[in-house]
Amino acid sequence: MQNLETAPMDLSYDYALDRDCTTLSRHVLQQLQSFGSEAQDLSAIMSRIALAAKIIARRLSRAGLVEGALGFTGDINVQGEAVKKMDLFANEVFIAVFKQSGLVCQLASEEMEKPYYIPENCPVGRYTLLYDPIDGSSNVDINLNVGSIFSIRQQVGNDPEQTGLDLLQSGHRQLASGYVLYGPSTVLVYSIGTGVHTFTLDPSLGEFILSAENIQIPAHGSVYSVNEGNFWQCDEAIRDFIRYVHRHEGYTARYSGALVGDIHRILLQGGVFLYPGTLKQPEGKLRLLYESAPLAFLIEQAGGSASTGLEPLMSVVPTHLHQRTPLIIGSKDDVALAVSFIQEKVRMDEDRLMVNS
Ligand code: AHM
Ligand code: MG
Repeated sequence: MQNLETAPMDLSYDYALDRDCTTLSRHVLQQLQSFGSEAQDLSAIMSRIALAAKIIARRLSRAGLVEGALGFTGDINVQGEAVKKMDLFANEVFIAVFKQSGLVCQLASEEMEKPYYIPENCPVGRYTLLYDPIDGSSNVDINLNVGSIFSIRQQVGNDPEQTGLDLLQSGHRQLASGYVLYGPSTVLVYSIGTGVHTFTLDPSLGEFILSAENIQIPAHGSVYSVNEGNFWQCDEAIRDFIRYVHRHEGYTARYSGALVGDIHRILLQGGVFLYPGTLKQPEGKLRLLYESAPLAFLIEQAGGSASTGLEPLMSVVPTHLHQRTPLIIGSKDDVALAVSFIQEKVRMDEDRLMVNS
């Protein structure tokens, strides 16, 4: 005979079981409320990204023990930056999981000068993956958090010349984006245009399991995240913003050297991340197509905003694959405050020009 006192236990058991079964691929189908071919494709792409993340997480978790996992390769990438062995490994992992998948026509990443084409996947209508395989590479050798960033777009045409020109479109053309944070646990955060959702890798299952749904970024937070070592080479407007937060109560600085970790903190707790243009890098450091735009898409889905300081980040149409943009991203109110310093400076410059003309 059933003991009624056990009934609530049974409910929580059902809940835990249901939660454990909410894998990424199932979640994508639920979000799109469809079992059509597009939904199936996007679900399959997300599963492949999850597989890449698991392979990368496995190598990172044992990096100090594995031959050839840490340190530099000795090469310089297309950005002029020294390539780490982990950058190269992670880049190849993404290629390997999408080869022969029938899903993605081209992959473009920070580590490759030109997109990597998979012609057999390229009839019109397939997809493109843009990604930063290891974001925050300088953290790898010291065992601090790093990430991967991804963006999924519809392939436009067949691009037989393999120019990659069809990638040069604004952030609004993204179908989905997200990141993986390799921290104390491995967390995958994604948006397919229906809010922002978090999955945590359960090592005992080897699966990403839903851990939070429909995350909303607070409208304001205390964190400001910027490399203040660049103060000397920042524009006066950015310096004014930094002076402002130094002189007002209620702000705290957090900067990890890995964008994904800093953005994850801000997504959950609010605040603003800035990588502005500098004297040495007038366009800033971060790349539009596989760093800034995917994060802007995601943060806007969570109710936040992203700007270059002069225009919404999502509106920027790049002229080349590895284009950089200044980035101000995070809570709506905090982004608006930082941007107001830049726009005030623009107004003052215009007034000065008027007076002098
Ligand atoms: P990476 O993708 O080559 O690692 O470069 C991007 C990283 C970001 O994760 C981080 O926000 C930024 O570079 C840090 O740069 P800096 O050391 O100039 O502050
Ligand atoms: Mg990067």
